[in-house]
Amino acid sequence: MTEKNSASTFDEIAKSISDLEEIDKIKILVKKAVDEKATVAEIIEKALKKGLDDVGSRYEKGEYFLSELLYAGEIMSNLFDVLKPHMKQEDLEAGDTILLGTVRGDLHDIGKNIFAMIAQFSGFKIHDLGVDVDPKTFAEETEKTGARIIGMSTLLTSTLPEVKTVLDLLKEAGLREKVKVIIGGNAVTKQFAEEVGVDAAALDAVEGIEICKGWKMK
Ligand code: B1M
Repeated sequence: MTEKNSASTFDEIAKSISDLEEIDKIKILVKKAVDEKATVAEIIEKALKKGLDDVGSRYEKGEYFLSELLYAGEIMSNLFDVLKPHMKQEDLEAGDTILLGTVRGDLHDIGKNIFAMIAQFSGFKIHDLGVDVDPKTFAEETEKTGARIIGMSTLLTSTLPEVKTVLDLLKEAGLREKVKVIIGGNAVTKQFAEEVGVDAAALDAVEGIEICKGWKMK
């Protein structure tokens, strides 16, 4: 299959997500993209994320409501089940542990779960704290698990300050120098990352994993 075919399948998937079509129909399109030899990362970035961004824009315009956002979340978890078996496990020895969570006040977990899925397939161990994570939990679990990388996801601009709270608690506990901190999610910018003092910000999951791989600490 040609690149052109994949590109049009990506557009079809994005449109069907944006239009909130039936999950079974979208699954068939995703399987088609897999058959066209698109990688899981390409399908996520060029089709799924594009469709969800559209859902977000339609929500902003008042065309969609909360129930539609919820349905978009349901579509995504179904599509992960289709994609997981097609992820290529990298032949790596067990890597560092990444302590991962969505910050306090934020319930979005689709991007976090994509990051976790790709990280696991890249040889990292993931300790997932879930969503709406209390800042104290990040610090406590860092000590308990010995994680060398902390990953925070934040999609709401209102929850961005939670990143600083976590950093402050890590400093108080004497842990900040022992870990690398990476953030990602719709609300995150490289500028914010620099200002708040994390080690890195990733604009997509693949970039995030590449950054973590560069930190592989023995
Ligand atoms: Co909400 N929501 N939502 N939502 N939602 C957004 C984020 C929004 C941008 C929509 C919009 O208005 N355009 C807007 C935020 C505006 C803002 O703050 N600037 C918004 C809002 C307002 C809200 C509510 C407040 C709505 C309400 O209640 N009135 C509410 C908040 C609830 C809360 O969290 N307290 C709310 C609720 C929800 C649902 C729960 C219904 C649902 C989430 C379901 C779920 O996650 N299980 C939902 C959804 C689906 C969305 C949109 C449509 C899609 C989010 C998504 O999953 N994107 C979203 C619009 C948008 O994002 N354009 C929107 C796809 C995902 C793959 O992208 O998470 O960015 P993302 O992850 C990417 C990268 O950012 C990166 O990798 C991923 C893949 O490349 N990445 C990392 C993410 N985390 C990373 C961590 C890393 C590295 C990379 O290292 C650790």
